[in-house]
Amino acid sequence: MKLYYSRNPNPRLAVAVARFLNSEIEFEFAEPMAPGQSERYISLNPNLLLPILERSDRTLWESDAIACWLSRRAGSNLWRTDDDEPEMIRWISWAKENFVKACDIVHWERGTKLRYGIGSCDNEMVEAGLRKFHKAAVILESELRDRLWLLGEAISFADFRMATFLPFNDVAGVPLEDYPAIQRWSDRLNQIDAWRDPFRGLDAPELPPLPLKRTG
Ligand SMILES: N[C@@H](CCC(=O)N[C@@H](CS)C(=O)NCC(=O)O)C(=O)O
Repeated sequence: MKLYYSRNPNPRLAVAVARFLNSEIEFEFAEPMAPGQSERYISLNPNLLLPILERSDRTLWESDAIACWLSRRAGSNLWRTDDDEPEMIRWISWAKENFVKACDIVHWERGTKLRYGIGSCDNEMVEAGLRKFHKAAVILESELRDRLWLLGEAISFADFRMATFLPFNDVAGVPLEDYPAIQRWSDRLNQIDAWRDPFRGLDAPELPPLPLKRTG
């Protein structure tokens, strides 16, 4: 079984899950969108996106599905299968429409577009992303104020999913510091080796650098 990944947010999430679970899988750095690469990957994922989990019988794409599979295989409750499962799915679903989406919008403008030469940063989109971020962060803040993790005392995949873009916040710069409970939760995640440094020991070329900001 092989996990194809890059350093971008969703593949990073999948690698972090695999490392957290000590999954016995191979890891392979991939660039499905690089010139000449699509033929190799189109049959694995028609979206030409990462992560991809190649299995002997069939291939899985979408980080959440891969996390579910790896957790089941590891016999872990990272992906809940008990009465907490609906609540976990609620957070995953909400995250992708709200908190993660907001971080994604800002990171896309301030990071990905510039790294890959897709275009310049659209400040109106940044402002819209930041408004969405604050709206979601108020809700998340009140949820995390009195507990360690989204589902209580033990981490679940919902925590990883919610935090997808936080390792990229040096570039995105969403104001986490306005939300102390979210900040504490993020710091707690960063104490987990697999989350803080998922690519340790793997072949994982750095993302293209951001262009230097002109001063003056
Ligand atoms: N919904 C998908 C999104 C996958 C996605 O957007 N992947 C991006 C990175 S965040 C990608 O493959 N970019 C090209 C690359 O990293 O080479 C998931 O959750 O896995």
